[in-house]
Amino acid sequence: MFLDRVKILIKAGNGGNGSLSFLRTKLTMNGGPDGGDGGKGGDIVFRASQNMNTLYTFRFKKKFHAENGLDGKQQLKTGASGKDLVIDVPCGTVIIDAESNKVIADLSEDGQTFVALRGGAGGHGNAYYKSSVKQAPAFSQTGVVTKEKQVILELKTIADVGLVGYPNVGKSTLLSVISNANPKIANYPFTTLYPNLGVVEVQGQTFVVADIPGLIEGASEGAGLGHYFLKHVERVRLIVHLIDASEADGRNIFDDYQKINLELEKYSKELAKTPQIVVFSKIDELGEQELQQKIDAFEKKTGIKPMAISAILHEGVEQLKNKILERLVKIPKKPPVKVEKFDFDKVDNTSLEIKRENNTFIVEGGKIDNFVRGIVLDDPRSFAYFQNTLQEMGIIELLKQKGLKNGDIVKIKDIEFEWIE
Ligand SMILES: Nc1nc2c(ncn2[C@@H]2O[C@H](COP(=O)(O)OP(=O)(O)OP(=O)(O)O)[C@@H](O)[C@H]2O)c(=O)[nH]1
Ligand SMILES: [Mg+2]
Repeated sequence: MFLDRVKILIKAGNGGNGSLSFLRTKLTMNGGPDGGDGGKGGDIVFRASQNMNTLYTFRFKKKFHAENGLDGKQQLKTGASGKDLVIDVPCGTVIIDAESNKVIADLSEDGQTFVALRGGAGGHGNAYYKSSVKQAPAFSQTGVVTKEKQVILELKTIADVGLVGYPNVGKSTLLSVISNANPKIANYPFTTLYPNLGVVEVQGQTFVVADIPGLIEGASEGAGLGHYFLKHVERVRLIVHLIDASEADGRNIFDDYQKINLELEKYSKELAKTPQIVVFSKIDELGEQELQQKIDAFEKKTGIKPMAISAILHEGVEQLKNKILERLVKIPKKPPVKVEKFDFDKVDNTSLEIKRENNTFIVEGGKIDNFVRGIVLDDPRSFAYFQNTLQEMGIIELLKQKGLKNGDIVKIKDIEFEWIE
């Protein structure tokens, strides 16, 4: 089964919690704070791999969570960072944010990576909060908890040349002869069920050829395997259109040629405009004279002189490779997929909003999220630190500007307290 579009869930690792600990040895009964910081969570990284050519591996596994950072420990030990999770995808995979439908990455080159989500930061241990005025901070910070996101992976085969034609005309055989690819070949239609790629070397240059499943009349309405796979040749620069010159099974060279072109056009005007090299295949099945007659007749009717090959006898194949290269150098590369520049994994640590409902003031926003992570309300020192920081951040001032007075309630995330001057 070929899979070229799949939705998956990804989540970077949470940050580890900071540790709350005090040094205690035989000699020091009440030593200083020695709680270490939590470790950072692992990132989610996508990596393009030329060893994969479908998204099949994502059929059953759809959840990808990177490792969490570990909690800090006593004796100032920082928790271990979570391991990054590297997700391999085939070259040509486009990553789309499922929420906004924006393309966030286009992984085309082998080995290319993209960090989709960053792991949560670890929380500070209580040792971090030690200062000249606060010798024994009795609180530590929790790690950042990351959110799960949905992304769509879509595979768009990247090839310079697409092999197009009716089923059984010898497309896969040709690919196996001219490239390093090893596609399945058999004497029945629809042997090829998903695109195969091969790298062709000629005159010290290389190009990539894609062999796609055979097309038939009505493919654009879903006949045969449908025109579904044409999206894999949408980005090719040159089409090699194969026609079975032996006209076996009642086929006809003119008819085949026209019908395939019509299907290309129905799929997209752009694809119909892509330059073509027309090739007669299986010429070993014909006598020399018969072949020449067919070539002449074809040229007379269409104005195109087809090339002629026998893939199994390797006849005409070198000429075809040279011709492809000669044409390719003159055709500019198609522009890559447009990747939208927007921060998919944006961490908000600046926004701040104060809402008032009668005598209750609600403080919200990324600016306070970070700092509230460490507060233990029933610990007086922790609470004092909390109030000081609110003062330092200018939040108390803002609250007062909004009318905060003695006895009012302030709500900050899960924390709720009465304001007393
Ligand atoms: N006589 C002859 N037979 C060939 C030649 N090339 C391919 N064939 C045979 O034609 C049959 C179909 O070949 P494939 O390469 O699988 O054809 P395809 O176009 O990829 O077919 P689909 O994947 O079904 O669309 C096989 O039995 C091949 O051995 C050729 O040059 N001469
Ligand atoms: Mg095939």
